[in-house]
Amino acid sequence: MAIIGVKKLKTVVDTAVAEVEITDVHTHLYAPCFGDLLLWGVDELLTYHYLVAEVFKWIDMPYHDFWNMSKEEQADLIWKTLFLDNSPYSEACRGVLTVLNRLGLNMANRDLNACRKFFSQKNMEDYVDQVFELSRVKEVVMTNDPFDDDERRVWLESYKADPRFKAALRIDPLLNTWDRVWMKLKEWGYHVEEELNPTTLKEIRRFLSDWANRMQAVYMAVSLPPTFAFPEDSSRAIIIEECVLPVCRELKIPLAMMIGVKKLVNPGLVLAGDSVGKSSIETVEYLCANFPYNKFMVTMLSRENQHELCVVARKFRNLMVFGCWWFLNNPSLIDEMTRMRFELLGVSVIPQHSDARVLDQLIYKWAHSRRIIADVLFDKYKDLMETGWKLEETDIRRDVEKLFSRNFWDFVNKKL
Ligand code: HDL
Ligand code: ZN
Repeated sequence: MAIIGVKKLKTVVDTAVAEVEITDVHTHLYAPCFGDLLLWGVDELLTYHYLVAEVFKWIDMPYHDFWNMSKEEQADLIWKTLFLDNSPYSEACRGVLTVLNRLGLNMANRDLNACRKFFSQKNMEDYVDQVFELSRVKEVVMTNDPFDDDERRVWLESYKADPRFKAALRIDPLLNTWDRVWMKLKEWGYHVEEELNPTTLKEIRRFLSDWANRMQAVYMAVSLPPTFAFPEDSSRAIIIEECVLPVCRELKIPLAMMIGVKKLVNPGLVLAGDSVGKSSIETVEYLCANFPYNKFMVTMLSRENQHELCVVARKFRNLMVFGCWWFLNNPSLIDEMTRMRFELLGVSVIPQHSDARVLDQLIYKWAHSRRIIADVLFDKYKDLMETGWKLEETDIRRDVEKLFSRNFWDFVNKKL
């Protein structure tokens, strides 16, 4: 292939990023066999917890009155408040409109019921195909929680693999509320006590292996508070060291740590009630340094942690930085973080994940992020060309394939 001239650079970069098939390394989506656990359609889009937080900036009704409304009534209220009474330029509002626009719906008349009619004619399986097609996502990684009764039942009774939906074993209850969940493990046939004695630790390892194997989990994941510390005299630290890390090593899968969430600072908002706090980068350093045969995928929720996370990632080959998580998944912060990461880590990063909770969100979360990441890449390649470096299209397509898919799979399969 020919050397690219600077005039053609933008087209080559934009095309490569537009065409790359994405591995979305963290979502809350479910394969079709999970039925109603997979959320989709305009009322689910409008009642996404990001928009619940935003609508309560304007309404004074008691929280429980909102939660007692039907999904459609909640969506009507959100549509009126955030889209009709105010311009919907927040990222979560704009996202809904990007989805509807890409589906070919004309929103000039702002008619929500016309939207509902469009979705009422869809069936879930065909719509899953259409959304993957439109978003050019190849595969997503789910968030799979064996402590969720509805989900566990599907795994045990009716699971049907779909290659587009990979599994991740999510272990927040085990690590963050051991005192409340150890009885469940006992109920499920694991010989555990609340006291973390050798038998209990061995049985927790068996539980983790059983579920990671049942799910064919590509990684284990946990979200952690800003106060997360390791080492620490806590059940969380003991279970991480004695159970999670050994099983991850045995299965050769990463542990994904999502650090910095302050749960339920406003419980009335339920899922929308979580906040953010700056976390300790020393904890990440300690784990990477002291467990060199474990692989850690890390994303941090606080903007203030981003630079130090990039520096630590430069020090440890068993650390992969991923995504612009949650409150960071906004154009201005995606741009800032992606520039920082490309300048400090080059191609060795997973720049984004969608965190989609509603299937249709794949369309907007990736359309918005592709645009921003392509613009940053263009700037970096242009700077590169100014040094006299010659670029071919194959170089750019190789880098883009790594950023949006290969880096993840190479890290999952990496032998330490
Ligand atoms: O813990 C997580 O995986 C977070 O992503 C939460 O699910 C959060 O509610 C969320 O959806 N963020 O985008
Ligand atoms: Zn998530």
